Amino acid sequence: MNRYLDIAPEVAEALANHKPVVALESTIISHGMPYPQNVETALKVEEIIRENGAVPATIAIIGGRLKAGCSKEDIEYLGKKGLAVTKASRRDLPVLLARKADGATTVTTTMMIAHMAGISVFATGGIGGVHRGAETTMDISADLEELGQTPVMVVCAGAKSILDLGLTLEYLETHGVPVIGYGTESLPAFYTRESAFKVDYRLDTPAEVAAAFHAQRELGLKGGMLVTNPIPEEYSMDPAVINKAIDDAVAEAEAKGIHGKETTPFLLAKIKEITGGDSLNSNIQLVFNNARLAAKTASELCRL
Ligand code: PSU
Ligand code: MN
Repeated sequence: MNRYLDIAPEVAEALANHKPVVALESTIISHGMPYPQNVETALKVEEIIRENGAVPATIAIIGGRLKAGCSKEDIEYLGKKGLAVTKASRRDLPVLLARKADGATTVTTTMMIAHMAGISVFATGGIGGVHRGAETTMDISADLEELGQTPVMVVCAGAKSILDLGLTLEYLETHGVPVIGYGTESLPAFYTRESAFKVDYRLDTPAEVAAAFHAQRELGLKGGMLVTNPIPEEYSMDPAVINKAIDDAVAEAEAKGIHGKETTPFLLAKIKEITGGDSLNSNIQLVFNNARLAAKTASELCRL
């Protein structure tokens, strides 16, 4: 057992008994939403996972410990501390652990810690990807590398068009990551159900998704799987409104010279500012929707 890892007793018990577990990330708590909506949402997501038959494991780094399963108090702490918690990607782990510091886990580090704990399904909102203009900035999220090497299924609502969706798909193809559309052939773009791009395969039930992931694991393929689940129709946003907000946010980031790990949080905050509460509510609802699918898929996976 990894000496930096703490698996919550309920999570350890479920894993030992082959019961379904769903991992959740914590950057979405500390950096993705304002307090107190972040804490309310994180707790509600855990409740939804339970209602759908699985055990939630919110993942974070607290006091230099890798937590696979956070308590209510941990979630409250991360949500209140907000941006003061380091956004932790793969390269941040060594120093954060040595310093016994806190870290909000991105998709990358949540996949890593989930895998260390033996959890294979993870639900979130959106993933990082190849940024627009990456031909010159080389800004490509470590999330894509992780999907290429860590065998965890990531259930998300696609990727926001702050990214170059076409290049993101190319990158995933190169790294052998299957991109699944849940009930759709079009790659969902987070706030909207469709984009101009196609997923690799459309699968229509949690059992079908679980069967594909099971085959991938049985083959011993090292990477993950990306399951893209469109935002429910009633919460999807007007593409013209959201795309204008995204274009404006990208232009402002460029003008201000925002770069590195600040880029994604800056763009997300800007979009929220421009679109007001609408985008926050959509964001919350799509995470709930992904939590339901992840819990059902994790349950099917346990039957295989
Ligand atoms: N995209 C979103 N919402 C998010 C993130 C990305 O729509 O909350 C967060 C996730 O934690 C993701 C991280 O793993 O940002 C990617 O950051 P970067 O682009 O710096 O790799
Ligand atoms: Mn980046």
